[in-house]
Amino acid sequence: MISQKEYIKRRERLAKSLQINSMTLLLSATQKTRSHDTEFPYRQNSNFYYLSGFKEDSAALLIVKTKESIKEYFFVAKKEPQMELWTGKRLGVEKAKEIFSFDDVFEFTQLQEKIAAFSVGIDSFYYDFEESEARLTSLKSELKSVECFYNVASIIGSLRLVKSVAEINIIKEAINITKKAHHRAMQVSSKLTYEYQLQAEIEYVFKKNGAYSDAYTSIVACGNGANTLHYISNDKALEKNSLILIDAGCEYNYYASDITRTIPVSGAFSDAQKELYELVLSVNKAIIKMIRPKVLRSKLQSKSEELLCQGMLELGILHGSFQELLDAKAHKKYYPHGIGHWMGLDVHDACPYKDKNGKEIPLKAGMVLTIEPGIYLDADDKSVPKKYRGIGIRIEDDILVTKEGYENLSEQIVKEIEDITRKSNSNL
Ligand SMILES: [Mn+2]
Repeated sequence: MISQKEYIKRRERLAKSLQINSMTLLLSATQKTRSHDTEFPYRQNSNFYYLSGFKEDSAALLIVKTKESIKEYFFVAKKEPQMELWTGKRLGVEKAKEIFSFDDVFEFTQLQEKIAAFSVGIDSFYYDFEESEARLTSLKSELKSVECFYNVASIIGSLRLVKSVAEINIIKEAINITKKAHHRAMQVSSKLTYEYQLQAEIEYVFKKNGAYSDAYTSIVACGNGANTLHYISNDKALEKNSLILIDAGCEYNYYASDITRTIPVSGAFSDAQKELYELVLSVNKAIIKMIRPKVLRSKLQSKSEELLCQGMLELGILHGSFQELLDAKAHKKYYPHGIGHWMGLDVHDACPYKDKNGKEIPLKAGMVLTIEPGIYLDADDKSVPKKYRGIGIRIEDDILVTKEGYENLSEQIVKEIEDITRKSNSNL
């Protein structure tokens, strides 16, 4: 649980970096149409949620900063019994006033007139370009005095980079549910026929344990399907002697988890599968060990490339001199993606990787990032030894940077070959 105090603190930190005589507008996410008159389940905009904790649509946060004061105004949907009959109860203005500590709360329909009223003397306007661009057009006539428009998303992104204790605890809960899902997948894979059945087992565990949703569309890719990085069709048969790459994580109380495990359908690895798996696992572990404050992510990237290039050379996947292969980035053909990304309210957390001056932001205690090395060898790639063709492997963990170094938040999700085999042979 994130306390009201913490939300207040977040808004204070945001307000500090805003200019004098500025107005900042954050809007709730809109309902997204799935098809015709059906909608996707509603999910609040992450930046809006980060600052308010409010889950309803048709809401706005307006911060007016002058030399004398910082005022926070909140806008929520009106309580309308006829609408609430269909779409559920609304908090309403009066209750919002009680619960939150905003300077004032208004109905969402009053947003335009309030912006006009508060805009006297305002010359800077901040808003979330991605979420609010379309709706801003209708407000521009109220903002005639404004000279500068800024994207507030990048400022909020910097605030979101370092997680609080409360946030870390929620992420831990998300990973704990995801752990149960991956372990179940290991236990049932040999008994199932199709990838989507395994996906169903995983997402059953998410929902059963109170996870609102998956944090991203689950990837359940058997055999050569794993060589398509964003394989989400999940509609192929599970082939007895293949590996399955499972990249799946739940979202719990708005926070993501992001875990990949690669397991044999049958529970037993072949020799060739073992050789590749051990390489990726050794890189996963070596890079995680490097994590501590002040380390650069780009250093983790280059080290993972070095280790995978060396390993692929030793396994006969690459040929030539190590240094020449590394310089030519020959390994990129089989390891084309990044070593990891920030994780939090979004699975690829919308936080900056570089500071205002374009300098890379080093790791700091409280940051959460994924480490996910992989190797992808296409079935049709004749330059790869035959025994390795059609194998794709990724092993991904979620890591918290601590003062002393790191904490692997997904340590409990098994990844050693013996442990996966043991899990596969254990009963549900
Ligand atoms: Mn990831």
